Amino acid sequence: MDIFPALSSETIGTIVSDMDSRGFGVAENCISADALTDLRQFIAEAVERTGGEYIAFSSAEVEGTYLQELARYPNFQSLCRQIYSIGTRQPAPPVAFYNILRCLAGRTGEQNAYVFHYDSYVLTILVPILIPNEGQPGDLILFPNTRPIRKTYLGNLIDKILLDNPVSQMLLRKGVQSGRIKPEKVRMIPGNVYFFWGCRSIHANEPCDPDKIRATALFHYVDSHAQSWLRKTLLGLRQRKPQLPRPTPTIQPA
Ligand SMILES: O=C(O)CCC(=O)C(=O)O
Ligand SMILES: [Fe+2]
Repeated sequence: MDIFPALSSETIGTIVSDMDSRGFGVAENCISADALTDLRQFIAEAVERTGGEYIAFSSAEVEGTYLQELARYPNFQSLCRQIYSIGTRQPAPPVAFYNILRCLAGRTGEQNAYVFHYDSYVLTILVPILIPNEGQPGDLILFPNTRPIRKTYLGNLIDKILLDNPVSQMLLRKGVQSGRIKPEKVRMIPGNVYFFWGCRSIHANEPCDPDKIRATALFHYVDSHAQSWLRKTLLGLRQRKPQLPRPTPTIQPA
């Protein structure tokens, strides 16, 4: 049995044009509820172990689950590669996803909301696993395609400094909360898969109620500055400094 369908080129074309125009594209009803059952159980147990608080898992930690199967599944890989090559007009490199499974719950879940950022990967694929159907669902919010793919890591770094500081973060959060700034809001439905240009679009998620769990799996594809000597040097310097324990897992390395 297919764990992910092969989509027609017409559907794939629509996904890409929606990503370019309204900021995100959707592959509808691609994942059966049965496929998500074990993963939901895994998440519920993990959140229980944290006492009802935020937890995130990397690719290595979701081995043996549906997410690992999906990441390796030819129909899914081929879809991501086609979206990348149609959207960027570049050949799609072999798939090596940077995966993360984020489980928002409790007060620490709220701290992981409204963290506005660009991904360092070109294509972001979001698979909703658990979305609360009462209270706040924790919508994905995005400002579509606010910048081009930066050619240099330095260009990316300047954007990052402008965005990743308390003043910009506060202005965006207050603007969105008051309704003065209107981002695209994506009310996600499990079973669907959502696509957007993560390295081009400022995005974040809204909070969900602290007594609920909102879980999303992210597949990041094509690191736009993997070869940058500047980034390698900066990461090298960062790793040499003594690291403080981080209070909450961050979204992803810049
Ligand atoms: O969980 C979400 O809705 C978005 C998370 C995200 O943007 C990321 O992990 O890079
Ligand atoms: Fe992101």
